[in-house]
Parts: sequence; C-alpha cells; structure tokens
Amino acid sequence: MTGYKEQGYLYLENFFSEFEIVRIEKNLDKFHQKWMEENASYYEKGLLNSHSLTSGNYLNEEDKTALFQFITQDKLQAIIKTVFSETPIFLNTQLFFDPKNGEQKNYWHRDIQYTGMSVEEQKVAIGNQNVVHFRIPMRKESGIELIPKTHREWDLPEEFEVRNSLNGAVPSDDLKRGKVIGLNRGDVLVFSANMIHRGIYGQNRFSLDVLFCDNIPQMRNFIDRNNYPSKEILENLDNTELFGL
Ligand SMILES: O=C(O)CCC(=O)C(=O)O
Repeated sequence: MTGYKEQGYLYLENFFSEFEIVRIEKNLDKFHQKWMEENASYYEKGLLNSHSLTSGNYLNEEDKTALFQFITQDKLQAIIKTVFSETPIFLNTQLFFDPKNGEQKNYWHRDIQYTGMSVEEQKVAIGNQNVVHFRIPMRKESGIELIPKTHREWDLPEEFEVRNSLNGAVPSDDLKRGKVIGLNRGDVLVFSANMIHRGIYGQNRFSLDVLFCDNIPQMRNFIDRNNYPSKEILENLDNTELFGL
C-alpha cells in the first residue's frame, strides 16, 4: 500500500469480496432509486451524482448501520492509516452514475477550485489540506483519469487553462499527463480530491465514493453533522474516531 503520499492515489485491485459488496449494494440501489424518483429534473439537466446517503430518509436506520459498518471496517481503516498522517474524519458519501445524455462531456478539475478560495490560496491549501475519495465501483467502469502528483503540485499552464476554460480550452480537452485508472467491481481507488482529475463516463457506471478529510477547523466547516451516525448506530461501530470521537 505504498505510493499514495508521492503519487496522490492508490489503486487496490480486488480489495472487496463479492460478499462484502453485495451487503452494501442493495442499500445503494435503494437510495439511488428513491433519489431518481425525487430528483428526476436534476438528472434530466445533467446531474451525475448524488450525495449524503447517510442523512435523510431514503435509507432506514438498519440500512445506514450497514453502510456505516462498511465505512468504518478495519480493512478500510488500514488504508486510511497509510494515506493520512493523522486520524481524519468522515466527510460524506456520494454515488456516481452516468449522465442522462450520452454526449455530455466530462470535466477536469480539482475539488478545491469550487470552494471560493483564490488561486493563490488554493496553491497553499493543496500543500496542507486533504480530502480523499475512496471510490468503490459496483460495476466495471472506465474509472477516473488523474494527473499523478498534482495533489501537491500545481498545474502546468495548459492544465490550468483546460480546467478553467481559458484561452479557448474547455475542461473536457485531453491532457498529456492524464492517467486513466479503469475499475472493476471489488476494486478500490483512493485518490486525493486536490488532484487534477475527471470521471470517465460510460458502461452504466454506479460507484460509491466515501470521503474523508483532515480533522482541522478549515475542513470541519464543510461537515454536515446530519450525515453522521446517530447514538444508536454508533454503538454498533468500531473506529468511531472517524467521527471525531
Ligand atoms: O466520476 C466523476 O464523474 C467525477 C468524480 C470526481 O470528480 C470527484 O469525485 O471529485
């Protein structure tokens, strides 16, 4: 499990057994079905992900417990320890699926570019603030394209132009340093949200992303405590330090 700190990502093939995946898959399907019923207009307009599976009422307490037990299991904890220098905290969950329109273009970005920070602030922040995605695909998918090492390194000029649509470039333009990581059911891709990356759509993808971040005041502002486990659920979990406890 080496390489994350230098490269900004970690690809673990065949990490989960079929048994482990099946246990959460039915909950993800249930959430997605309800989300689609209530958010059809956003899906029509191009939305390709939902979030906050552990808040709201699409899932019941039993479903949420199963999801939290998956998130806090020792096996994932072992990766978390190699990725973060200090114990991180749980940020949220997301589901990624294909956009309705098969022609819709993907977009290179760093998650941090949407936080309202200036470019100068972002350059500093990628050195000392971390949000990490654990992508867990339910199906074979084309995966994520990323630029290794950019979790700590700033863009080349053409990369900055592409993700910010400058000088005639558009965010879906190909980038020379891009590396595609295709994924299969059972695999995990751990990657820093600081990195320059984009999703590759197609193959009817359906992936759970679990996000963790540094337990520091700047990041705690982004946490919605409604996504955290209830007292009753916490009693059934290990590794509760992931919730700052
Ligand atoms: O899979 C995608 O469509 C994009 C994923 C992504 O950009 C992210 O997780 O931050």
